[in-house]
Amino acid sequence: MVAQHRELVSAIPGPRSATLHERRVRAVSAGVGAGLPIYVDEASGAILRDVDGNQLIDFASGIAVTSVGHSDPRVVARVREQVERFTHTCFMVTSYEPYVAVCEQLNELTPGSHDKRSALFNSGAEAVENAVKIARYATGRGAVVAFDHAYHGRTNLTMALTAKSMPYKSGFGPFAGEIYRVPMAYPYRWPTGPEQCASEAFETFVDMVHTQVGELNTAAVLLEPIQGEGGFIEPAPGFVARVADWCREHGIVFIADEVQTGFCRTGDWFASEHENVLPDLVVTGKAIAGGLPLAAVTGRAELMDAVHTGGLGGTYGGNPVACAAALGAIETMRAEDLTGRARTLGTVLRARLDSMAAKYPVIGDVRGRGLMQAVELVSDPVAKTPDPVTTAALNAACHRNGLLTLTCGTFGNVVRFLPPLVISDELLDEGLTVFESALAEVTA
Ligand code: PLZ
Repeated sequence: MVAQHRELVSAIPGPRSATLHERRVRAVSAGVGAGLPIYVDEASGAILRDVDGNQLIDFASGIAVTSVGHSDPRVVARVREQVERFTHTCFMVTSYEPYVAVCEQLNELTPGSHDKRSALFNSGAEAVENAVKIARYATGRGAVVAFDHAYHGRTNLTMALTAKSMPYKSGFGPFAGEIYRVPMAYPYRWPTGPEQCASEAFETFVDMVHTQVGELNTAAVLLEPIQGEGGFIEPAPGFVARVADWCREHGIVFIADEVQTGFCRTGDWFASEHENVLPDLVVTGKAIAGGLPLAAVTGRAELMDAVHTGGLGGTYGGNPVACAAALGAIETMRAEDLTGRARTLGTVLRARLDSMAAKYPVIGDVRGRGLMQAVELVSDPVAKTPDPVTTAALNAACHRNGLLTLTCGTFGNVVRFLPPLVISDELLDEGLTVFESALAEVTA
């Protein structure tokens, strides 16, 4: 167990991390990035301890994965127990109970009380691909509509679905076909202002799908209910619900990519619940298994069961150790009311960010829900010119002071806050104080 406090005993990164980093550079592909080149030795709750003994407050959760905290006791106990029993059979070869139990949990927890089925995969990208396969199979149609600023993964099909070129797509084409992109209802940057955003974006969406794709050719519309990597963009209120309703009218499968938003992060089990949206398919991953690799597609039984037997699968999908971890993580989310915790702490976080925004004009927008919030930085608050330089400097200043933050955004000008949902009030407060000092430092 790592004590829940921040402590710096060397520079960040320290000498041991620097030595490991030299080894990394010689051994690991340069294509794999490193947000902060410290090397983690142990982690508990909301604190990471590196190999030099520095203890950092974690505002990243391994990109929204360790929502139940690092080394959550229920996750650890279930994993330990499962690993001693057996580690693999391949669910398509011989079955085991934890896979079924995870699917039961998913069917119960995802929005809507209709009859559902689930299938398990290894990564968010793989699950997104499978959701598209299911939608195409069930509808007999080919086209998929995705949004500006979308992020859905790095495999070939999901690169095509992801909007941003650098670093995700540049040089890696050609990409999969039959993907069509439409504008997102992005209130802060909507040309005619936030009030018009939902209705104008919806009209543009309908018009573009109608004229450029054709409703009858469209298998699915794929959307993140709060966009993640693209900049924590909360679609203008009403937009997602209208898109979902319109899909239903036209027999188009509405897929919610809840890989980043799911499992209590936004203050609901799933972000779609906020506007009572009932997706036909929900894609989950990340926080589902407290850090072990697991992802899923959950949806209407008639869609999920449409595919021929043997049409979905993979060697490792729904690995028993990952499923055991998921059952532990879900148990913790229920037992510790992590939706409630995300709401309570989200209110605290928003108040602090709003007060910083009032003081520092570099903060152009504060947005998000629960413990999925962010600030968008601009060099000119009127022109809203993205400021990726200050963003990078701010992120680096946080890191130097023992706070692990992450940036995101199509323009690289967003700092996002993704602490474990079990973070204490005190650590959240301390992390935000570190963040505000860093903000003062880089804007001085
Ligand atoms: N859908 C909404 O956020 C993963 C990507 C990090 P995988 N986001 C973090 C990076 O730079 O690779 C993500 C997501 C949404 C799908 C995915 C893909 O999930 O588990 O990374 O494949």
